[in-house]
Amino acid sequence: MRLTEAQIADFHDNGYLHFAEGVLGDDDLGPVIAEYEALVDRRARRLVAEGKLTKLHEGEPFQRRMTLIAAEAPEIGDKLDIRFVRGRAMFDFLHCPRLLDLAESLIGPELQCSPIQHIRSVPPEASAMHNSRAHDWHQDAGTVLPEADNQIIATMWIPLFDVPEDGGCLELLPGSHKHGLRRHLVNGEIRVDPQEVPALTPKLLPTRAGGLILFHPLMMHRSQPNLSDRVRWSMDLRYQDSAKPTGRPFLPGFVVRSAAQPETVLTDYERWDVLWDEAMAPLADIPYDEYLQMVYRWPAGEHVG
Ligand SMILES: O=C(O)CCC(=O)C(=O)O
Repeated sequence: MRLTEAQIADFHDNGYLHFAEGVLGDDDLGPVIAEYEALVDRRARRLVAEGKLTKLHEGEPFQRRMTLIAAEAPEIGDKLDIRFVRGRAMFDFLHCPRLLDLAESLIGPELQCSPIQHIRSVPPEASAMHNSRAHDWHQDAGTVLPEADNQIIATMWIPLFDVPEDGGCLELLPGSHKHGLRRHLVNGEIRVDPQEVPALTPKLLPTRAGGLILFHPLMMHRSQPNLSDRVRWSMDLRYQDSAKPTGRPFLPGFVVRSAAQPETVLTDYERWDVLWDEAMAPLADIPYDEYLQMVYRWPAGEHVG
């Protein structure tokens, strides 16, 4: 699915495109969901064997099963992000032609997948499970080094299941990409200084499985609390020109499409796994706050916390 000229103009004008449904099919999302279902099942069995969980909750829908397990064993939700799990189905999904066609429409035919790639399992608000949702406004460009400025890095926010308004919905500040990069503060997360948020009208974007939100690196965004009784699963992936820096030089980006040099596309799953192993080894002992400082670009005197 290529973008039309009108959609491209909309993207530049409003800073985002919302496809409420119908971009991805079960054939795209199904293998990723199955991979995570199998992982959660393996973990649940291990927790039962270790005496930390009394019931497997088999037969419950996946999103609900996670919340039931987490009530007893919140660690079920730890380290589920792409960089830790590195599943083969996920690696394949990062090459999904439907995503790459959208990215190519905005960026051109030389595409890399940024290493800033997440899968988030956002629990219901009351859950003790780790909550990885972005609570406060931020711009993706504010979370990378300046080397990555002045290019379109297309963020794609992709729910694995339907996300209604009260289910941990993504919220954007349309037009905020025209206000430049605003000063961010770092305090557990890198977030826009509340005084720097432009007075624009926020927009909630409920999205069904198969839909996605495509947005500009200067778009201010955050997500709303998950008031449902299910885990909100979503991915946020980023695609950009292969020749340009990712803003996280110590993490492995990789080529996913190339018209000029198709042989550079990384199709070797084991190699991807090794690249992450190599990148993560020196980071393993760095506390998260220190890790954030490594990509925080404002002077130390402007930090809070
Ligand atoms: O999914 C969320 O809660 C926030 C996602 C986000 O901040 C992003 O996609 O950059």
